[in-house]
Amino acid sequence: MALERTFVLLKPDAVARRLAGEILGRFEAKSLKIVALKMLQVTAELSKQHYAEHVHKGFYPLLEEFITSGPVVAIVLEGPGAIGVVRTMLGPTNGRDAAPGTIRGDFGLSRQMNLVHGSDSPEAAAREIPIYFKPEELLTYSASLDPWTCAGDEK
Ligand code: 3AN
Repeated sequence: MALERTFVLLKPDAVARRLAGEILGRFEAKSLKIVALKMLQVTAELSKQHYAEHVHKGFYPLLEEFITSGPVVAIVLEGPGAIGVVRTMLGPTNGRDAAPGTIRGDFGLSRQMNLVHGSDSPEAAAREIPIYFKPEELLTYSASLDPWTCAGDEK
């Protein structure tokens, strides 16, 4: 399993509901490594970049209104198979369909206010990370717990 980097966005509902630490803690407990993190306010322009595939859809205006409605936390996580691992931890888009144990399943009932965005493919991660972070904001470091993440032949 290749070492991957994935883009995660704690949306305005996660920050407003004081769930940012709880959600970030789940990713850390999973052994994913934080390589970039910042709090920001998404602008209309940034929203259109992030949601380029949805911009022309009927629901886009409400999506932009929501994502620009309050501060968010942008994160890059690294780990073996990180992209799929994060998507599995999030659960399906709509919190009502998400199983208990997933983040959306445990904390939400909404499709729009679904707390967290996670890249859905390597291509999406490669497109989304530079929208939010400059290359120098991605930190490469080794941590003393790294050898306990998984065996060498699993990376
Ligand atoms: P995910 O949040 O699981 O990555 P996406 O990227 O398909 O899901 O959708 C991003 C956001 O767009 C959703 N959280 C939701 O707010 C909105 N959205 C997606 N599909 C629909 C839809 N059919 N009707 C209304 N809003 C939608």
